[in-house]
Amino acid sequence: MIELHQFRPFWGLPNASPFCMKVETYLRFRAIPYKVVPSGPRKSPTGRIPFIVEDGSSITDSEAIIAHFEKRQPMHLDDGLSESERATAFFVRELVEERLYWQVTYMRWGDPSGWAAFKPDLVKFLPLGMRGPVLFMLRRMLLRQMGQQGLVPSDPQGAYARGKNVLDALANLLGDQPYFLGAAPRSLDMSLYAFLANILDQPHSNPLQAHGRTLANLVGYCVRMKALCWQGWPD
Ligand SMILES: N[C@@H](CCC(=O)N[C@@H](CS)C(=O)NCC(=O)O)C(=O)O
Repeated sequence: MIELHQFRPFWGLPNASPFCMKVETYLRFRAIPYKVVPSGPRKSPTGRIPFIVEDGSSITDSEAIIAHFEKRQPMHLDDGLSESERATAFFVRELVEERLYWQVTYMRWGDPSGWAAFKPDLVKFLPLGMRGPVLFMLRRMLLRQMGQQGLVPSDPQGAYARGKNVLDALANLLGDQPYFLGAAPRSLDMSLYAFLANILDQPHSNPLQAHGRTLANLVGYCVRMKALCWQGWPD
């Protein structure tokens, strides 16, 4: 049985880590049996989650994990895409995973009202040893990393403007297609859905979520991907 090492579900989301949710979305889409092992970055060989363990070997990085399982499939998710579509998928994924990762982080750790909602629930979720000074230092490190990109607690509107641009571009890219590269879901969708769901479906609102929820095609896309990959969840 494949072990998927990741955070436990949080706030009604399958995973508060978009990278973990991306891999699990893929495994569910492919109906590959797996067992979740609740974990955290400190237990990962690279200090990042998710990672999988199969037959005693571990693989880290969401993209590498998906590539590992895709190799075994008779038909690949990205079969039939042109070179130009593959290039688009590459750039879009890279940008979303970089830019929206920090938006999701900012929503919870940087935005003062996001942190006020997130902290009490996070504390319940964390092991005892991580609740005091360790959490304080972790947040300080994240605030420093966000600050280097201009995402500062004193300016949520400015910080979210960078995420709103990405959501607008994604809405324009999707247009009226069911999936980002046309009629069929591709590997890109596993990533984009996980990031969009973490913004649109989290229980506490913020200006980025409010903006995303006005983009009807992105909302419809999340509903479609949820029905495709997460029917019956939690199960
Ligand atoms: N490129 C990696 C990124 C994974 C990642 O950044 N995971 C976060 C959780 S969302 C993490 O483990 N962060 C811990 C850290 O950076 O110390 C992937 O695609 O799996």
